[in-house]
Amino acid sequence: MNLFKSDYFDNMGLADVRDKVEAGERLSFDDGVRLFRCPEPLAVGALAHRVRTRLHGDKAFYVVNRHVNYTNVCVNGCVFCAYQREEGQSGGFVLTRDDVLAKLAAAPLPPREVHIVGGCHPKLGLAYFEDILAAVRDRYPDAVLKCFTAVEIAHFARLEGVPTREVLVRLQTAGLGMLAGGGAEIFAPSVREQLCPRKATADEWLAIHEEAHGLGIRTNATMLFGHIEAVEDRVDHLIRLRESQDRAHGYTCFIPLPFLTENSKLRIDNPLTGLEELKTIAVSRLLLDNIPHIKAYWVMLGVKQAQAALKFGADDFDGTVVEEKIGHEAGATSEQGLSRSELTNMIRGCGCTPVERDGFFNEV
Ligand code: V47
Ligand code: SF4
Repeated sequence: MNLFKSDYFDNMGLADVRDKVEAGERLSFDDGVRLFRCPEPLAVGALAHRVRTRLHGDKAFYVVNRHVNYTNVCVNGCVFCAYQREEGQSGGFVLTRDDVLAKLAAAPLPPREVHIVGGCHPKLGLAYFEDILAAVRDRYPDAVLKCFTAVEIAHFARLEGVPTREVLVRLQTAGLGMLAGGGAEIFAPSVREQLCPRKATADEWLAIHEEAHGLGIRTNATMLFGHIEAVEDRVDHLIRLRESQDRAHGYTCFIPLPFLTENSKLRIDNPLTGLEELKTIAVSRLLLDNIPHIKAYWVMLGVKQAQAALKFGADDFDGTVVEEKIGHEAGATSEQGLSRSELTNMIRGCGCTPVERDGFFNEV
């Protein structure tokens, strides 16, 4: 039976959305809310899988990468964050350049993508980051350095008393290839005010990404969901990103991050269900018609849920990672890292074809 020609979507009240998806037309805010409210996640997933298949066939991308967190000391104190420590608090750390190099050298495979992010430390100046980037670029000239979130860029600019554009140019000169997508959380001011009042605002986050795109620095984008936000806030977040991409064209991959609840100051009554996670990934694929890739980030989702996500609109399985702190401090039960063969077997196991990529999503 061809689901798309049957009355399945009519019965779900989604016939008009199905028609738009089939015609490749842009979905509206209202369509997004209706997709979230649809009681049948499989219907939303089928629409997203249609789009994902049109874009990428049965390919699922993965990358040999290495995550490094240079510090967990952070002045922002976001209520959902289990990773952050105050300066001087036990468990706080700051890596040296040589620590970073040693972590990269100890990775089982030389990384094609190096993901370096950390807390907003009150004292680490731009010279520290330029030094690390230059050393990593010299050691791994073929790797894409995907480093820092827009929140960190805003913080460096404030500390140094210089414009964010200058920060980006200096880091680009030192080797920065891409910005990581973190720090976006939920853009709606009423939610952001409760979650993370001290970090960069939504407008600042978007402006820094667009500034990066203007300099030829591509970026990723995230959304942290499943806490205090309403589905309208998720749709608003996705549409603001879509509008930003219409202006600046530099987002490569979107990463929906389910809120992990352990060791967090934020207490919630209704934790996410697995199906709600999958539906959110699917709606992301459907609304973000101008961002090529949707990541099933196995660290936060868990590997089995990440596999399911490949059938709900996601096309990227992220990578080997090696060491991960932000999700694991918050209760992630996934491994610290996966080998190349574990990644490819998991991708094949759900009927997709594994395709190794570099940090820019070029196939290798
Ligand atoms: O910005 C913090 C989130 C992000 C929790 O760009 C939490 O390719 C869930 O952005 N539960 C950092 N999430 C991770 C991130 C990322 C990861 C992988 C790839 C890329 C990329 C980006 O983690 C933070 C925040 O939104 N986070 N605490 C938590 N308790
Ligand atoms: Fe700091 Fe990032 Fe944690 Fe917020 S989420 S407290 S900015 S490390």
